[in-house]
Amino acid sequence: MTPDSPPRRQVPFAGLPRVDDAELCRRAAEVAADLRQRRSVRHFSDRPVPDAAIDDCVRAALSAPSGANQQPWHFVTVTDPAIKARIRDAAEEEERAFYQGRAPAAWLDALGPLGTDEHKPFLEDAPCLIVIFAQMFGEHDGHKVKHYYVQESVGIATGILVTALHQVGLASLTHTPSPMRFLNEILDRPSSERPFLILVVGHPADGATVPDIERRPFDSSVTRR
Ligand code: IYR
Repeated sequence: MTPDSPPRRQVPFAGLPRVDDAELCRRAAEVAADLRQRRSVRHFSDRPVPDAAIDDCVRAALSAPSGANQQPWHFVTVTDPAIKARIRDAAEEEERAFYQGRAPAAWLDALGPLGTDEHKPFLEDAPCLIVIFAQMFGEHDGHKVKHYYVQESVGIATGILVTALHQVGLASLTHTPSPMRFLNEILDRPSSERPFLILVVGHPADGATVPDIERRPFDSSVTRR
């Protein structure tokens, strides 16, 4: 069977100027050092963040590669205090159920070092929540079409967003209350979209702390063959 859509025409790729090896290694070391400073922050100041900066970081995320270039995502940026309060209420209700019984003991054990609990003040304190939805299906010429590699695609876009936010000087927290279906209702998104995660974004509060944890040694995460 032949596909319905022919290949797109090819255009010259000019997005990556040539860099010599010394400069490439210098940049790689700089990127690694910078990104190793990134931490998940749970204490946010109420200092607002310009909408334009959030939009540009999301714009960066929208450049992510995706299965068949289907771009199976939708990002909702929330700054309205009333909506943040509704999200916090709904998330804390799910989290109470999680911490008070739904979570298996082994999961609570794994979370012990992070010191997390059912209280999620950051959902209101932080100036911005970016709620990311995965579109399991899309529409093409009025027909429902299946999306491929949705989790991978949305995961990559989210990673680019986390990186972009860090690079511009903003802290973030990936937050996944479970289940998260309440987000469809609060944010008026169709049921064909699955909430993927909430990215809490802003400036760290004065005196913000993070757990004293380590990253695995390079050699335990990486093999060269
Ligand atoms: N959703 C809960 C539990 C939680 C789960 C994992 I995996 C974490 O890395 C952190 C928390 C919460 O947000 O508290």
